[in-house]
Amino acid sequence: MARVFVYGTLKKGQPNYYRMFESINGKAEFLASARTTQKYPLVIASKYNIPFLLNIPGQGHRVRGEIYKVDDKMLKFLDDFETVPTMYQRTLVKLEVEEWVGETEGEERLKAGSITEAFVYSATTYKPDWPSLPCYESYDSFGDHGLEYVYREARD
Ligand code: PCA
Repeated sequence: MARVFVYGTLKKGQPNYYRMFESINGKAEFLASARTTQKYPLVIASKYNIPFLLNIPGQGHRVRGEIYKVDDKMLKFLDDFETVPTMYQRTLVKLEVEEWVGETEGEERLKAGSITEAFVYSATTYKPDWPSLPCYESYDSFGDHGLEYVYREARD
């Protein structure tokens, strides 16, 4: 089991959320919403409008997302899906827990306000202009920016 912090298309209501709940990919369970303890740029880049967290601490916003508990199969699926290590790298990030799920007990329990760690997918490399793109606190594919995510299956 591992914990993954998702901030982009894997969040609830976003285009790739369903992939975490296709049982063929493994198991995922929502633990809490959270935000990074440090600021990072979260940008929407490339012609497919893909969200990327850039590993430049101190710049941008404290990014909001969701922590999931995933099994090894799902972790492997997500690594493949995010094309680790080509497009994204999977590293640990420090998080402040915002809300937690009441049913979760014992060690799993994440209290609001507590600091925890989880894996995050951040850009492995990025173009020189990406750090100066608009950055977001909370990603929404369908937001005012008009940069709707292009599904992998629809790319040319
Ligand atoms: N999927 C991962 C990284 C960016 C993306 O769209 C996520 O939601 O955290």
